[in-house]
Amino acid sequence: MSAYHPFSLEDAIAYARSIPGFFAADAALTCEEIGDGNLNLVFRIADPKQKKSLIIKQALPYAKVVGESWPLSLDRARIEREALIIQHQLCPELVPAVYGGDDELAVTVMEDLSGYTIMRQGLIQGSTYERFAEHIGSFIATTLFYTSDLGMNQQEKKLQSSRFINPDLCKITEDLIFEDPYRDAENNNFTEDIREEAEKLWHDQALHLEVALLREKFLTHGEALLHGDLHTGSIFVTADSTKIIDPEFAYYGPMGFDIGAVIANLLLNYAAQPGWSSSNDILEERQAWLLTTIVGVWNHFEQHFRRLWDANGIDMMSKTPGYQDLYLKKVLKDAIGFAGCKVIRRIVGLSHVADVDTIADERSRRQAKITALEIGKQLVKGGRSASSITEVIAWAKAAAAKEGANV
Ligand code: SR1
Ligand code: MG
Repeated sequence: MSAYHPFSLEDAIAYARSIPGFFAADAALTCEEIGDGNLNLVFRIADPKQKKSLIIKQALPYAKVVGESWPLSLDRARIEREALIIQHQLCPELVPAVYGGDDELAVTVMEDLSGYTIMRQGLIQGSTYERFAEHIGSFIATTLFYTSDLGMNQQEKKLQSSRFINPDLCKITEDLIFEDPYRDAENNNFTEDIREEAEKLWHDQALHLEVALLREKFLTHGEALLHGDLHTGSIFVTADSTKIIDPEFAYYGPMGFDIGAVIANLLLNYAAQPGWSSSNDILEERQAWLLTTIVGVWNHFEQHFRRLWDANGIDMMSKTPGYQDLYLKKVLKDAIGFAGCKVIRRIVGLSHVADVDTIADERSRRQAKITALEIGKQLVKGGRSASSITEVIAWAKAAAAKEGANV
């Protein structure tokens, strides 16, 4: 019989005590369940006297956000732990350390990031993070390069990709991002005040064609080990440090998907800012920072990726003049298209973002949704012909100006 059972607070404490060398045997430990995500239990166990703490994350056998009617494989806990270990090895400053774990219990024990803020909350409160673009660009470039055929032994990569077959979590993405928003799906979730806009998505054949092409890439292009769910709720920040968590959607997929996720979440916050900013000056300042950061994310990624390629590329044919430029152009187009899909799903699909949904004023909330949809559609439709990240900035500004004028 399987040892699996969802942990109580006492179970979490007992498990924490079994981690060698962390807590003293006689430590008086406290425990709280702090999980606010869609899928898992998260416990913080602390020894207040010694000021030591750790996190235990446990997968539930179903999607918490929906309930037991949506079963999910517990193997995602192993996948998350193995992805975290690889990402920590590649980017020790940017990923929490893993202290232990158990496949059968579906638990991972890791470094506690108390003192950090969830980036989504920070952005909603109007904070800016000057080193974020550099950090996330370096994380994405390093983790993607060194898990791809460009930067790792190509036979080992094939074996490694077999450890990241993640059908249940990929299916969530395939459905919630690449299908449901484009039909009258049971899981869709949108307010009546945007029904007309949501229904337009169901009938826009030009949009469907681009989404079908992006969906095909997600289904078939095993370029690198992705984080797979790199939204601002998976990123912890301080003024000068960034930590990336939660890679349970990790699998071998197209590189642009991770970059697109970061861009999408910055754009969602951009679209929401009229609902959060208390004056025009503040609005302009915050939106300018968000757009500059989007450009910075791409530029840091690109520069870092090119440096790694030139210095540590293992594939002789990849040194062919012109190939690197074409490769990065493809990644940029993919990133823009995926970003668009990710914006759209957060407005009409199952799982939303607080940036938009918690805006107090109803009119501003609606405006944020319409702006986001406008940006999302433009990115999806324009991604394939885009040649620079600055096109994204122009589209975002145009969508914001259009909706601003309509208010
Ligand atoms: C049913 S899970 C909904 C969403 O939560 C996760 O964070 C992923 O973004 C997923 O699509
Ligand atoms: Mg998550």
